[in-house]
Amino acid sequence: MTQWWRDAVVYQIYPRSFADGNGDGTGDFAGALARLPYLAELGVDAVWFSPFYPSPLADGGYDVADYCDVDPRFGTLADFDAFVAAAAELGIRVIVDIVPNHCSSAHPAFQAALAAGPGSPERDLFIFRDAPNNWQSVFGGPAWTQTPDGQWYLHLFDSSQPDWNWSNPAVPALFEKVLRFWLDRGVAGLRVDVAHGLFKDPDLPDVPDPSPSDRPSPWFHRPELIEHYAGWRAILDSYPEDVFPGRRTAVGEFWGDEITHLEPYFIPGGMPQAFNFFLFRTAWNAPALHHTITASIALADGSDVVAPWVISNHDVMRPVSRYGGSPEARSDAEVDLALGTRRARAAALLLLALPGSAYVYQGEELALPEYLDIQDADRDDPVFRRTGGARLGRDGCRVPMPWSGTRAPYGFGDNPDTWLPQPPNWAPLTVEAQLDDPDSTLSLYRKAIAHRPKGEFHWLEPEPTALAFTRGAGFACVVNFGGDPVALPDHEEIILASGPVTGGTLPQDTAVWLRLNP
Ligand code: TEU
Repeated sequence: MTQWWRDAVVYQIYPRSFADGNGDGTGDFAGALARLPYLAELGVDAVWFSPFYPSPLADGGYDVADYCDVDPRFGTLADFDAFVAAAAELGIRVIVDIVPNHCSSAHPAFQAALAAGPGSPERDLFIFRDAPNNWQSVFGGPAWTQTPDGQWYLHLFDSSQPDWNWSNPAVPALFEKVLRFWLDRGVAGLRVDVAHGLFKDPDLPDVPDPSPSDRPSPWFHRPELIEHYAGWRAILDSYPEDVFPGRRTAVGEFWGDEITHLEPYFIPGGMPQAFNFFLFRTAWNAPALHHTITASIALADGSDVVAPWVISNHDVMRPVSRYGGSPEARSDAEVDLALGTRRARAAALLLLALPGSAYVYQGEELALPEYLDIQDADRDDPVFRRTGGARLGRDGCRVPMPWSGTRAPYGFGDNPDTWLPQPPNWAPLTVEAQLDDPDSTLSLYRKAIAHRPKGEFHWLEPEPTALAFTRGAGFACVVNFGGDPVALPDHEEIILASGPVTGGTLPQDTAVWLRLNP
């Protein structure tokens, strides 16, 4: 079987917020199962579930207390299996999220480490020291917390997320079991959280600039990762490929400040996929995006590692608000929704025309904006708390999905008291409201996924304010960023347009897919 993931469209489900089947205000597998036909009609090849494991949910489930079970709030292992089986019937593969950099402080291994005391083998599964260094948490504040006996433990994220000690062989051994547990249950792949983390410089040196960044450091992008992921690849490749779901894959969440920081991962036999986050880090303008796309394609060239495109996920501001406001916007009033929606629709056609795989985050296909006006008291993200509100955090992109109806909970479930509140003005954005409207963003995504181009990528003559490229012989995508309309190349037909196109020219913030003259 082929490497199905090379050009797959993968839909990210944030389980708390996708669909609530049992009426407790939080999403679950029963809800997701009931929405499988929606995913099949959208045309996605696979779904990736953000964590659903037993967890105190101090970081939305990225604080895992048991890697091999399902939190009762989301269902049971049997519910998970039922989802995988029903998805397989529809040809949809399932990817689970593996969180290897840290666990929850509620994990039995960390509880045992606290109880066993300094110098114990239990403590050596984590990173305990008698004194902290100057490292800072990615979520703000110090990366160390003191225990009652005086020792400190390292946590690159929240204090409820102690980092594993990857130089203790018991840790890789534990995770090998976790990988096999899920692969044996028929999952097609793994999304690997903070894939550039895990190993730390054993000297834990102070650094000149401890502010959070994604550049190579004593805690990120360590050389040990290369051999480590070759080992995980071997595990993936040991599974049979001639039965569904076919070859098994993994996609690493590798953040870098520069594209070059990711180069070491693009080697033969490495982790099969490394997310490319540079598309959504790039401003909405033609030269910047031209540069990002060119550099991204070059990164993967000649390696057997691919870099899926992403414009949205559960960690970043939704595209509508980013493009219609700014990544720093702090209230909904700062966002021009019409502008943001126009651009997000154009970005969707760009995303789905680029060569390779694309990940779509739940609600992106509905053009949901970020919900910035959540009351402070309702916020849940530890980033908000740890920075004293200086960073709003990521709750605004994690609001429960609007499925139908005219007010909260918009068909999310029976319970209007959803774990995060939904905004009052989402009635026009529900699935129900968009499904039969040929001009809706949902219809745009459905048509684009059904008609994704294949073939080699080539840039067309650069226009200063537009991006234009071909895929194979007969297809072109053109996106206009500038104020002046851009002339379209000779074409037989407009396959899809993100907005109105008349008279052979493309208006600002609009994208088209063209069938070119033979
Ligand atoms: O995100 C990783 C993460 O938060 C950082 O890598 C950060 O996004 C980056 O440094 C920005 O420049 C993952 C999950 O996706 C996130 O939801 C979790 O909170 C986090 O790990 C901790 O598990």
